[in-house]
Amino acid sequence: MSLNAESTAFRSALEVIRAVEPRVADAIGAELADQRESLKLIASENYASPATLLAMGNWFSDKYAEGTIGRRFYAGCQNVDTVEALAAEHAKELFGAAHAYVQPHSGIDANLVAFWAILADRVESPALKKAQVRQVNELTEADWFALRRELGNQRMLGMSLDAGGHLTHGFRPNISGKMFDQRSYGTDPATGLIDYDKVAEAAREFKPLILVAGYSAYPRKVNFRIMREIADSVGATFMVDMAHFAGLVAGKVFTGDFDPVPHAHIVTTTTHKSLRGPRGGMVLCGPELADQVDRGCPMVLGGPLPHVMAAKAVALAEARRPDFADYAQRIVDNAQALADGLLRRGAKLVTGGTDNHLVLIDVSGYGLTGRQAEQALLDSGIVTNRNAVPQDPNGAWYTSGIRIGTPALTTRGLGAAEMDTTAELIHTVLGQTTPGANADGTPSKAKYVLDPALAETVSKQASDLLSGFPLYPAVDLG
Ligand code: DSN
Repeated sequence: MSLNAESTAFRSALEVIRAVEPRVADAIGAELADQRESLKLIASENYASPATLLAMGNWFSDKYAEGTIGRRFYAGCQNVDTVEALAAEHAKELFGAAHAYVQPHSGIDANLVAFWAILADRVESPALKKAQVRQVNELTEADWFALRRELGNQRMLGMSLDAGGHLTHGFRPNISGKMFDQRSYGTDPATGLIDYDKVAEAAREFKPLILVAGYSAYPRKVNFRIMREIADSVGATFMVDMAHFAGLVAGKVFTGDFDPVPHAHIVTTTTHKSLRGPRGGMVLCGPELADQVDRGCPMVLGGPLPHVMAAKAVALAEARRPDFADYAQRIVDNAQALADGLLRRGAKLVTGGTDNHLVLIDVSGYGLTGRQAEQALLDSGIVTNRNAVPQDPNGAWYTSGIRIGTPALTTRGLGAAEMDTTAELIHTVLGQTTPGANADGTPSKAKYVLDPALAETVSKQASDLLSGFPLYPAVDLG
């Protein structure tokens, strides 16, 4: 029997790798087997297409390409130019953006590029102009110290981590919280929702240079039109980090006030979450910020990853196909079915539900910490991650929440009925897990008690559920 192209490609690649370091080939094969077997509910993960994965495994990896198309610091970049231009073109078309910068290696990198572009655009400083490459020799020592003082005193207002914001939106342990004089907005304690009046009040008091919207654990839509009005009212640059929901924007599930691209001055994203591309980042902006954004490498980033830009071009071309819109809608339908299934069984959800791709379970309702719940679910073949809930008494390490998301399972083809079964499995495990104790008898935030027989039964049920929805059905590693 002749093998299909995907099986031939991956089998051949593993054979070549195995001849050099068989343990790496084995680990790659084992990773596919593990992913096939587990119920992946990590809201920020997905399964990229074979074409996207294969675009990364080649000699583009060997090429240096610092700079941008037409302004490289290295010769011989003509083929990198081709894939970078294709990725940027697809991104601009897909999101309706004037400019796309596709070099960032991750979401954090994309945010750093955006921060720098905003600072360079907004900080009124003759020294800053001189500090650009061509005039750098004109900088005096006094200019230099003045510049560093000006850059160091800028303000950022972003969503707090425990309300669902991202650590790069000004969380103090992160570089963003150290670079900027920062303040956070949270959510309404009663509803768990963003209170736009409170955001406006904080903006009026704090007068940030940058207002950041976007989240990694907020299960609702954000009205970017209102956020832009708030930014404009205080003269702030409005930045949106759409890393989590870029696929929902691409698939036109989030439109109008909920599409960040027409409302923000600058938008950052990752490409591997709901967008289903390779692991990487991207920045979208208008012409005003384009020049500064394009300085991302080598200003902030190490050399671009041409093999990943090639894969971004492939994945973005896939996201422009009509079936991607159907996929994006099914992500949200599935998240709502999962939330409904959990609520019906008595789970406590932050904001009482979802209107995006993720659900945040407050596991204090089961008497557990997030850490205990995450491990008990993992023992049962269900992969999730613990996450803080608003005003979390257990902090960011142990947490009181479990974040679950549907982009990956939706890629496998699971639908509403399977989401209900998934809710049942999650509820069964959490309902049967109890907190454990330390050796000295004090309550532990990490230890837990779960009958191994129950964990095994649930693992088997999860694996049975997945057996009807094979992962990478065209890939047979033999
Ligand atoms: N680590 C990503 C997530 O899981 O949401 C965000 O950086």
